[in-house]
Amino acid sequence: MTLTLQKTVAQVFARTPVTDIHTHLFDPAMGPLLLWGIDELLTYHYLVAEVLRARPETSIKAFWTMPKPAQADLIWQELFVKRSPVSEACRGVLTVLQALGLNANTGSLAEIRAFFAAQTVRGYVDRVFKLGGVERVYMTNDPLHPAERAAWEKGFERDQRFLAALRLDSALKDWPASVGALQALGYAVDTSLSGRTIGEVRSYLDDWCRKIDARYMAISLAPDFTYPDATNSLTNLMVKAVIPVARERGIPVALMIGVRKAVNPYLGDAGDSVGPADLATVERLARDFGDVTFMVTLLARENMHGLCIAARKFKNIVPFGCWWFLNNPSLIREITAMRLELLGLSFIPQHSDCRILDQLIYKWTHSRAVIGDVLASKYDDLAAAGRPVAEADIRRDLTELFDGRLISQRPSIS
Ligand code: RAT
Ligand code: ZN
Repeated sequence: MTLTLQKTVAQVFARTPVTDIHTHLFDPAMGPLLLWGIDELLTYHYLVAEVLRARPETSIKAFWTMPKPAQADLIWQELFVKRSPVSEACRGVLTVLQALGLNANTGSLAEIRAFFAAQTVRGYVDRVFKLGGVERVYMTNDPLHPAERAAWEKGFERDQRFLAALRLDSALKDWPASVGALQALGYAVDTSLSGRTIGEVRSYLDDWCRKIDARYMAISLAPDFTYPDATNSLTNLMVKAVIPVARERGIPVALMIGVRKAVNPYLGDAGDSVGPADLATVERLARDFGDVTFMVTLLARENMHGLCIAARKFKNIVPFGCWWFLNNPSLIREITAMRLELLGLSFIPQHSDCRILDQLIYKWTHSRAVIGDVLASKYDDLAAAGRPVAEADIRRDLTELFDGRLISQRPSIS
């Protein structure tokens, strides 16, 4: 790859604002729901899984009873001081500290903690967005989460950089587990999926999409999620409630398929695993609901090729991101190259999945480097084929890939 091309792409990319289409961050006005700072960074569930591997003699139960700063100290000692922090999640913490001008070569977190204690949340949000090159982020919003609902019900002045996405897991998965919670919100649902219940679920979705101005609805699904399946409650709810509401509101449904929940229940958020999804299900949904956009991300590496092919068949499938266990440089490289080769620019290369504000810095710095390289090598191939790209072409392409425009696209049915 020519070095100048690689450099030009990196420079243009650094100036191209990113829309991060899936995070677990919250509008700063929602108070403690927005996590940030060194203790949160170090106790990220990706690192919890790693510390328990480094110290297998530690009981998971004992770990969870430790106060958060003590957990963070343990993780720092085990993963950063006693050994080289080579994993992607560890490296991420270093990238953040470096970008903030903090010294990571220390046995104690005292100075780093002092830095964070001196920040105000508003000022820090601005700084992190700038360092991460991020313009706006999508939240993951769940009205059945009591603290989150309380914030929405009280009302607050929205920060325009934080867009809403209605998350469906707690309301729809494991039906009828959520019946009591929906009834408590005033929706006359019952355990059977009668016509009235479906209507009430639709009202829940519609009301909350309106209230939070949701730009899409999202659900994470097990590998065995199947459509059609008239006997399955979740499939019925998707087809009879979610998809009709998405169609009426003109917003996409994000399907995040391939998670096997709580294979190790003691690990909390770190206890989920992966399995291959059924791509024929995705294709059948796209075929039968051609006027609804399905944003699709899959957790299994072995699904990545099939997803590109499905998207070639159905223009209402928008592959997005390198999700969770795929959000590692070696895999992002492979997946991005494959997508560019099969789909051109018609996909959303990455989302950060940040749970902690500061992570925007590292997740985007790391992803930009890899995706920029892959794109530069494609431009090299074009130049070799007689179509050199100019800086303006690069800027246009990167904007198309990263401004989130595919979320507001309306597919025509035929
Ligand atoms: O990547 C993660 O942090 C996971 O725990 C999940 O949050 C996943 O991204 C999801 O949205 O379900
Ligand atoms: Zn997520």
